[in-house]
Amino acid sequence: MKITSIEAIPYAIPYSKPLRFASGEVSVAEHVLVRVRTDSGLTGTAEAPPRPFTYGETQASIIAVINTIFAPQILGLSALDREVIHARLGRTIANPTAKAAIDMALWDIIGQSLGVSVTQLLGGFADRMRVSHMLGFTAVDQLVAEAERVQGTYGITTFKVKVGRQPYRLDVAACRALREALGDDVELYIDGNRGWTATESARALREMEDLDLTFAEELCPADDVLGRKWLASQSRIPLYADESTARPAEITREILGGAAHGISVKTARTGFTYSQRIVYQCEGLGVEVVMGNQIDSQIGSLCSVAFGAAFASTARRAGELSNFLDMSDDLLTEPLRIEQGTLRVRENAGLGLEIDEGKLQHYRQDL
Ligand code: MUC
Ligand code: MG
Repeated sequence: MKITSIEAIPYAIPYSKPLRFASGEVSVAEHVLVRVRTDSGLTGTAEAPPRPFTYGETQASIIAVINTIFAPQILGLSALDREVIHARLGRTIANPTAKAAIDMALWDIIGQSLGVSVTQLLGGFADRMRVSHMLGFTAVDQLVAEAERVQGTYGITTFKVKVGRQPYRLDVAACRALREALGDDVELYIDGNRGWTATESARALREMEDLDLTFAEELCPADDVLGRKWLASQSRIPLYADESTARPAEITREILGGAAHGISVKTARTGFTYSQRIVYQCEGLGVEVVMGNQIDSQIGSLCSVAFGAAFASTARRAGELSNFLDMSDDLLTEPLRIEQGTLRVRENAGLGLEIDEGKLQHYRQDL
């Protein structure tokens, strides 16, 4: 299973509705499809979503780092040489989604070669996950209408609400309206994408104490080291770290530093290899996790559910798996379907990702 080529294909598919949040906005999915080919005839597929406001990567930088640095370093190695491959990728700092896409494509190849799904290979805990839906910034009446539509159409009962605006009371009012409209049985949590200071976060959390929020993610920047620790020491709502913990060492820093209580795991940035290490690290520390979303397409969402369903700790809570619903189209031959609030893994060998070549021809940007 020697790696013979790595393709990095840019494509662009517009969102039918942009997602807005404190650190940015996404209106077109300008992603990079990654295909790793081997001399055994097996091809692994995954993708990298550029998020410059989170990791500094762009579509052009992902393609450049794969073509000029990563591919030359790993061509000729076996898809099974994972530690060697990661040691070589690790010589280059950052570039998390480019590395993660290569990693997930390798697991796809290994699963195919063994005739088992990646979920079975990783742990095989469940065949589906409950889905959590992400609600971006919009007027309160539209926010409530979207949550009700998503609940009615897909049976989703867990919502992550984007917060982090100025003044923070805008977000408090939005969360209050959602709780009043959706009732007590719906699960709500918030994500600030570093939009508030620690003191704004503390005031906002105090004003939302009666809303039964499950947790609050990345409210203020991790570089506000003492502020974040101060916030975590007094918050009655557990604080989760997302973009501040893209590497195992950052998890150690945030958790042992007393600045976070839980971790968002995203396969788009840590692939399967490092996401697995992170899940074990969190289990060892007694720290809860949630499967997060990098505003993934159906390809990324399938990777995420394949991983999240594999472990008891990741499958326990609803995973963020529905951002693709806001895309105007996608690249899979067989679209993902969320039914009764859940998304199933594909039982095919590997990831079960079959790309519609006609759609890829249509949306790819390099021809
Ligand atoms: C999230 O959980 O933060 C928004 C920015 C990003 O990097 O990911 C999304 C969702
Ligand atoms: Mg987040």
